[in-house]
Amino acid sequence: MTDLQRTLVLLKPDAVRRRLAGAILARYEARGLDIVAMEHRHVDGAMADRHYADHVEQPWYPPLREYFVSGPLVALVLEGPFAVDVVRGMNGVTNSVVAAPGTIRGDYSLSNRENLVHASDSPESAAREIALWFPNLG
Ligand code: FUP
Repeated sequence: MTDLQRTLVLLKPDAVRRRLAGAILARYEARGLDIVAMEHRHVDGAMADRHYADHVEQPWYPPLREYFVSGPLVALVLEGPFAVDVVRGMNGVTNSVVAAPGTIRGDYSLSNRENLVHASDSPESAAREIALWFPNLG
């Protein structure tokens, strides 16, 4: 039994557009997480639907989908102790308006949609999302 985990992180199109990808990535690295895969990628709506399979029926999904495909993003897999919860804590809560200062969303965003980052919310989600984004990762 090990507490070493992997998690799927997306630096979403607003992060790339605002040239914050490097600053955000530096935080994860400084915390002690390892980058085990990373890809710059502009995805289409079908990929958005697969990634957000749990949300496609939500009334707020169409504008989320439009934003998600609006430009390139950076997909990565981070590895470290308790990586799933550690990264969620670093990102802050979904609505950046109430995200704590010191979190990525709390420091760089004021939006409930354009909130810069995605991270898997459980080890089960991480397994699904890593297989979706990096099918060749061993
Ligand atoms: P999170 O896990 O923090 O990324 O948040 P969710 O999985 O609940 O939601 C996924 C994305 O949908 C969020 F990053 C932002 C977007 N969203 C909205 O656009 N409107 C909402 O009311 C809730 C979420």
